[in-house]
Amino acid sequence: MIPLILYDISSKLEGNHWSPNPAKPRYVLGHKSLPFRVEWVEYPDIAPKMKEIEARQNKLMDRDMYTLPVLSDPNTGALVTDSLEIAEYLEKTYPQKPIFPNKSRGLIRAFDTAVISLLRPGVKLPIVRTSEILDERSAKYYITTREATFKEKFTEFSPEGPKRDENWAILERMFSTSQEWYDKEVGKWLMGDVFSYADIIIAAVLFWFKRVLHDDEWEKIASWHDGRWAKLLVDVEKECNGA
Ligand SMILES: N[C@@H](CCC(=O)N[C@@H](CS)C(=O)NCC(=O)O)C(=O)O
Repeated sequence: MIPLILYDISSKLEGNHWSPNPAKPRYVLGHKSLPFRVEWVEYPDIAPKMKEIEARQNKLMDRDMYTLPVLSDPNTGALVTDSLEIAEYLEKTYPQKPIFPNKSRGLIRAFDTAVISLLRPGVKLPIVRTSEILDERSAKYYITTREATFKEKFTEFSPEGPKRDENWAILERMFSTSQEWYDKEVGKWLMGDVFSYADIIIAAVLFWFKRVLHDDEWEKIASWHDGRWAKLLVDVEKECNGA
């Protein structure tokens, strides 16, 4: 089998990976034991590179734009944009070790939307921290585009004080809600004993936080709810063969 190619966003971090949406297909590939290699792209190069390989654009906040992850599968000729589309493509093409068990594709799509809407109001501190781990050219692009998206100066995103405190409160609420969902079944996964893409969605957020937040900030999240989030990330990474 020819290794698949996953397009991911580069950083200055050791090991490079940091971005939550590309982390999702990486986990799926690992879970299904599919061979793959990563093609690293800097932020300002995403659009030209994706145009060059003829990837399709994505819809982001009602705007057509080139986004990562994109997956190229030389075994079938498929070129897929969007983490959830990639997950569905991989499930259909490589059905071993399912990630949408019990016909859960629709429900997990709804879960993805629910997680994004809980997370979106709390992303400003993680965004500030992300700008610190990108190379200079990517950081400049990232800051300018995020200021335009949120219509706010970057220095106002999460200054220490009430705004930062409110950001933490939003994140804690998101994980409290997730805890209620997880506690409905016995077992370490959202579906009890059955691992699914829903766990990958939560793990990808945790992965982003762990990689970009300062140590004391990640420790704070890791300590919430008796350390269950740090443990969930470890469990998912194990289930995905360390991908
Ligand atoms: N719904 C998409 C969202 C992907 C997305 O937002 N990607 C961001 C990075 S995490 C991106 O590529 N942004 C391009 C840009 O800001 O120019 C997915 O799940 O793949």
